[in-house]
Amino acid sequence: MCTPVFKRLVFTSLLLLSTSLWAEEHEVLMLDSDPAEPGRTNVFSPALLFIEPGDTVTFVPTDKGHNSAAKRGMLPEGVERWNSSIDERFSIEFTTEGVYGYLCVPHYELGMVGLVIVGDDLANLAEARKVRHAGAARKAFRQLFDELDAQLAERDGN
Ligand SMILES: [Cu+2]
Repeated sequence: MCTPVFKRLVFTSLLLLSTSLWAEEHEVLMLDSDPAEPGRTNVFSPALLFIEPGDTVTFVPTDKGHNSAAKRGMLPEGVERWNSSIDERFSIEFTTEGVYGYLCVPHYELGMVGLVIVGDDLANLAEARKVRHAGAARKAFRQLFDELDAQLAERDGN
């Protein structure tokens, strides 16, 4: 009864099942002010997020007037940009490993930006880091890359 085709079917369904069981869902809140640092306004929380390929991230419009849009030049090769509507609860599945930079369109120049780090292959890290930014986004991305460097160093050190 265990024909090769049957075996393959069983294997494929187990594979699909395990993928959906292992894939995690994450939330990034879009906020008027940072709960950890109340003086900081217009933030994604967490602004630096580490996930695995196949995981889903939902951008939650906790406060009004924000959106999530991928930043040109800050995506792995071949990945399409996203641009959600203002106040939209927006989910996106990340299947390609790499560094993803994004921003809130109304508050980009005020520094409302974020990074999603997918998996371990960060081949586009150097390129993403080179992208130029306007206003407070420059400092905000620099801080996120510094934090990323620190986390990666810690990961490599252990
Ligand atoms: Cu915003």
